[in-house]
Amino acid sequence: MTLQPTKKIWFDGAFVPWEEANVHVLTHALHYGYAIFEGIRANSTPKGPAIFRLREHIKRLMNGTKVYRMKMPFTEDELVQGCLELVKVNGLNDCYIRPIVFSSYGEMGVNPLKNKISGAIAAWEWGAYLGNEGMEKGIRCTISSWSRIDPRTMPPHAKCSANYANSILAKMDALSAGFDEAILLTTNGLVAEGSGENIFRIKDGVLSTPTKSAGVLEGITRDSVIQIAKDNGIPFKEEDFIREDVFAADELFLCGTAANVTPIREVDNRMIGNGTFPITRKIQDAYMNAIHGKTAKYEPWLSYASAPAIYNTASEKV
Ligand code: PPE
Repeated sequence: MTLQPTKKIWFDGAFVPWEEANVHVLTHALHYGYAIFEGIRANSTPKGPAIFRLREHIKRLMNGTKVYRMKMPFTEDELVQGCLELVKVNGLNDCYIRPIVFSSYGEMGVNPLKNKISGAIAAWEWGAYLGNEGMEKGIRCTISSWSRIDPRTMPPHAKCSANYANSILAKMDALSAGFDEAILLTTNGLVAEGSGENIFRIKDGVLSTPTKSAGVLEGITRDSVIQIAKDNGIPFKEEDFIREDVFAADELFLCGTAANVTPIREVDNRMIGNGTFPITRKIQDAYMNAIHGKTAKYEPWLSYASAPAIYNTASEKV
């Protein structure tokens, strides 16, 4: 799906036309991957577009900048405000929002600390990440021969651009082998996650997902799914598991901001369970209702882009 330009991009605190939000080829981050980004969605609701768990996304970005000693010229509130205004300025409804902070042009060399940190937030319409058919019928995955980055190599909980070299390798190989998505194991053989999604497993009525120690990104959708499972009386535990547990699962699904909740119908040419996914479907429906403002309980997860930004400071845990 080719990127469809929208009107404006927030760039270092100002709104500039889409086509003018450019950087130099010697931008430090382009060479060394010193950038922290976020992926957020705004969704249509009966009260207008609402950004899902905005504050938590920006907090995760801020945590990442701390891990990477990034000298942030923006506050958490400025970025929250920037996202809300961006959706409004562009007149968007359902859209994907991409904040990124990165080492800009200045000096070359590995040390990024001498260069200014720039920030941008763009938004565009982005449909189902793993396809509408994938959301409906489930996708086909493969276990990647690439391991998920080890916590001793790179901090896996920081959403650093450099981490995505790992995801890119796994994704390309999965696609070229005819699959829709890759599932990565840790270097110790534990199941970690998809190239851009967390993974959940259902066995004998119990929902589980790998622990944070498996080096997964601490997904905000993951957290929302756990909350939804609890609210719907679905037994849940955080639990590490291995490759054969994937094959033996009754149901499997991936989840993330871009992917929402996408069932997995096959892994390495083995059908998962009996090919149906009733519990996944229940969670998927509840999640879609939550993000579209149809469930009063999850209202605190929504920040309305059409309201004055001052009213959107809370995106508390439900
Ligand atoms: N793991 C990885 C590696 C990951 O990139 C994501 C998000 C998740 C888990 C789920 O996190 P969360 O969105 O907070 O539930 N992946 C983003 C990037 C996708 C892209 O291709 O770009 C996303 O879904 O926005």
